[in-house]
Amino acid sequence: MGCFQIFIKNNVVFSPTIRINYCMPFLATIADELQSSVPYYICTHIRPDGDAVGSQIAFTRYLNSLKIKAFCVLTHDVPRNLQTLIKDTPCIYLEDMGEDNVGALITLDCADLTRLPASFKNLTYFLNIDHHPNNPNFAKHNYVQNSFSSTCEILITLFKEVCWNFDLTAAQALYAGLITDTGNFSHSNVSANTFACAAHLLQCTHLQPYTIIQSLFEQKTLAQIRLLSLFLSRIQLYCNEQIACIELTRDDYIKTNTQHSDTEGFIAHALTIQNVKIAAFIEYNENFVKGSLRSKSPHLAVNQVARQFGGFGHICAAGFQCASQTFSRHQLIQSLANLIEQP
Ligand SMILES: [Mn+2]
Repeated sequence: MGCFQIFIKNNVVFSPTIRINYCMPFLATIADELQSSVPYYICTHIRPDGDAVGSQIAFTRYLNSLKIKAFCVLTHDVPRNLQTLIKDTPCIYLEDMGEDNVGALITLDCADLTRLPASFKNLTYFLNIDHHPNNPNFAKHNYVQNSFSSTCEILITLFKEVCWNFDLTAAQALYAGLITDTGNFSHSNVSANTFACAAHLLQCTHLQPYTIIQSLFEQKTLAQIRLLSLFLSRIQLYCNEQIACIELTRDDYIKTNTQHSDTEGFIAHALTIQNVKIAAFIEYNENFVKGSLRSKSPHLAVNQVARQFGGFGHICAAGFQCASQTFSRHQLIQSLANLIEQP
């Protein structure tokens, strides 16, 4: 596979078709510091999604291919459909990690340290690769570019620069990250580079995109479909039918024998309603409230509203978690309405 690179000085330029890396490929700059004597633990954010797990798998395999010992650090809440991507990738469960034997830490797709599991929040990180806006570059080496649709898109771009020959498992994981963070290439974060990255995966391996779609999106349980039906029945419209709001309680999950991770992708249904510009999905737990916010347009920055409730996220996809006493649905709808009514 050919590889196109230009080496000049300083930083990175991103064009719709070609990303020119002046200086040295980023992964080449960190390669000198990788040590074969220490294990590298590849972490991601809590409640991991396709981009999180996909990038963990690919990067672990990349390091392994360099003869560097590396493990994906998993939590027990990795959704069932994403677990199928792992295959023979070396993994370790958070609970099985010794406190004193930490090794070197890498985070992928993690907006900041607060998004890591509790025992990882106060540690130092060797590398941080992410596409969230406002990532504070908390590691020794940071590659944070919010022009990319996904961390997997960043990784594919970086792997291209160093001509890494990834295998089918890595390609499938990376493809899963691309399609989950872009809503199957339908969100406003999709660029020419996103498609170029997808094409690269197909050119380099025998990846069959339909098999990833099937294993990610066509594995629902009947209980999940019942939960979806409940979710759809709860849609309420506000602000001249421009805001869709859905509320589920812990009882709803108990009644349908489901859990939070079973709602993955539900909120997208609310955005398909004519005239709806923003969707808010609120889940009430015993002591806290979780919110997911989505907007149809990059002009409606729902991460601003998420921040008011202690959350974070992308312009069109953000979330928050706050104590039940501090949450006001009225205030949330009002803040979202203000976004729409802004000149
Ligand atoms: Mn992501």
